[in-house]
Amino acid sequence: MELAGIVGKPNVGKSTLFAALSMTDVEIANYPFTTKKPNVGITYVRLECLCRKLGLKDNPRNSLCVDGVRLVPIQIIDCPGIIHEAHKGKGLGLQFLDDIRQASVLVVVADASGGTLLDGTPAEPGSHDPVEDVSLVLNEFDIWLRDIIARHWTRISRAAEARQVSFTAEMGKALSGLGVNEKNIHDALNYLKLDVGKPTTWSQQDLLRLATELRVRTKPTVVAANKSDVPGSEAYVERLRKAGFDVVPCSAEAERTLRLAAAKGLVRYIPGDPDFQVVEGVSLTEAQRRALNKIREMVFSKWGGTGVQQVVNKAYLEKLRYIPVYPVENPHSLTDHEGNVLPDVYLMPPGSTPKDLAHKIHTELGEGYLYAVDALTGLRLADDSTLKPNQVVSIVSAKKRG
Ligand SMILES: Nc1nc2c(ncn2[C@@H]2O[C@H](COP(=O)(O)OP(=O)(O)OP(=O)(O)O)[C@@H](O)[C@H]2O)c(=O)[nH]1
Ligand SMILES: [Mg+2]
Repeated sequence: MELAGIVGKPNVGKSTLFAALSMTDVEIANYPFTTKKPNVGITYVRLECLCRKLGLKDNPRNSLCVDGVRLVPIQIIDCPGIIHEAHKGKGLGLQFLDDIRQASVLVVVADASGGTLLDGTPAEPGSHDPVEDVSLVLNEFDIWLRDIIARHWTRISRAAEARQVSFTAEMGKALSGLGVNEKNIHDALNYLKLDVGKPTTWSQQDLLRLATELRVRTKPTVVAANKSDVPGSEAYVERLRKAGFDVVPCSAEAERTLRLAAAKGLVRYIPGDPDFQVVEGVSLTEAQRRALNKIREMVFSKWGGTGVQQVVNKAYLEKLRYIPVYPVENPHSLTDHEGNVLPDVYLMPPGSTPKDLAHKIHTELGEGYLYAVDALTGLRLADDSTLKPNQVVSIVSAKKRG
């Protein structure tokens, strides 16, 4: 399953964001290093479901459909906080990053209220510029990655110079567990103009630049500008944007409150909605009413929503540019073999072909791939055609699924 890694300096609300996204209980507190070990959970990418557009009642299997909103599961991991020199073992170090090696995106959480100092100590809002924190966290990540590269580099560069192996191919193999491939390495080295014929001459600084380029190519990053419910956060959101980051202002706390209220049947709210309504007939306590009013005033009126779902959607649909496609077995009824209508949605990387989809669904389906049909037009798809957003695809294979 797709994985997003949640990272950031201590005390910025990573675990609150994780808890809101996954609807699980984890430790949250106003001091640094509350989280000691990564938390693993599931959340969803929000899509407008095709069922509405086609006027069908669907039977989702690998995803959920709530009032025409299709929710496609992804995995998230909430990491302990990262401070300056974490790569030297400061704070809780960086070893936990091993758990997000396979992440396809990074969510860097920042405190947009400016209410946490560099080391995570709580302070008055407006005390600290979060731009610095995001750069620090990414730099620590890059050093962690450089150290992994460096471990392989000695052996591979010697062998490459002795013309026994290709540097990019061998390094691609060594880093495949990080989601880095040979092409990524080739592109990064080209961009950096590093002499691939003489890798033993590269400096530690060159390796760090290589690590940064590989991170940029393989771990696109969204900055979750959290605590944006706090007055004054607009200025820091703007500063984060000006620094060149892809920023989503959010309030993890507001989202968590709303999701819990929705689960209790107090409000109508689907994550990512631009508004919420109190369910008619329910009686709220005074404290609940005040909390909801505050969320409306400080979050929805100001930002048009909590921003939490937008963090995930931006990561998968804008940064990774994944394309939702609906595979079906029967192109006429748009069902699987059990008659479930539009049962599955897959998020495919841009440029994916029908055969890539077949492989993603099941190895055997991919191996026996014969051809595919666009179920809505009835037209056969060329083998090299690229999948389109919301395409309903029926795959014909010599081998049956499962
Ligand atoms: N105002 C406001 N406070 C928040 C928000 N999200 C989290 N907080 C508060 O920020 C503090 C830290 O929250 P955590 O979720 O524990 O932060 P963390 O980044 O996981 O912290 P570590 O695990 O220690 O690195 C807590 O007091 C939260 O209640 C938010 O959206 N708005
Ligand atoms: Mg935490």
